[in-house]
Amino acid sequence: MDAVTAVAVAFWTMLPAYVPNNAAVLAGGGRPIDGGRTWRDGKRLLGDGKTWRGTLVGTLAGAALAGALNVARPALAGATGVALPAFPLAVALALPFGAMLGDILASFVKRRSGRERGAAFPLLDQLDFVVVALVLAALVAPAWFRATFTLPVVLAVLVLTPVLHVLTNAGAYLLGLKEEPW
Ligand code: CTP
Ligand code: MG
Ligand code: K
Repeated sequence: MDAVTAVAVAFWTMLPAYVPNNAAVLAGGGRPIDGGRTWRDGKRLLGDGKTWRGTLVGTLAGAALAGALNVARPALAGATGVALPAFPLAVALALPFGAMLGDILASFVKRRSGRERGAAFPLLDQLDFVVVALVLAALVAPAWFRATFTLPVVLAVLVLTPVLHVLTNAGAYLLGLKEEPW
């Protein structure tokens, strides 16, 4: 597989994991998941940046996108000649939910390391959601995972994701949608 194909497959396959965090930024608000509770260090468990509404809307947005990609796939694969994978239902849910879960776990780590809500944590911010999305997808659909995530595609995901994350967050910040540019 050449590099361009690997990047195209990586982008396509990870789209249902990329969209949830951005949807959560738009939909977030309301009751925080931790209900305001603190950990034994006296700091918030997760903080006000992780809400039920953001998590639910983010997960549903990613799952809906996976469904839309399934519909668009035959035409797109035919036109480009790239073997784009379809998303089985379990994967269509695991990728966005895993992305939200990764982001939530990262907030737990950030609070334990003394970082306030919104503080940057380079590399954790850019890769948390992708790692947990991939792990969940591998758990719910091992055969699909092995067929889709060949080594070139995994490498493309690891290079492409931080670049896209930095660009989309900077864009959301410039549009006034996000408090910080990361
Ligand atoms: N958001 C949400 N629920 C989530 C994830 C995000 O409601 N599960 C919303 C919140 O409004 C959040 C915004 O999206 O403030 C930006 O997300 P993110 O940068 O992940 O959160 P931070 O506010 O930076 O908080 P943290 O430091 O805990 O990452
Ligand atoms: Mg943030
Ligand atoms: K985050």
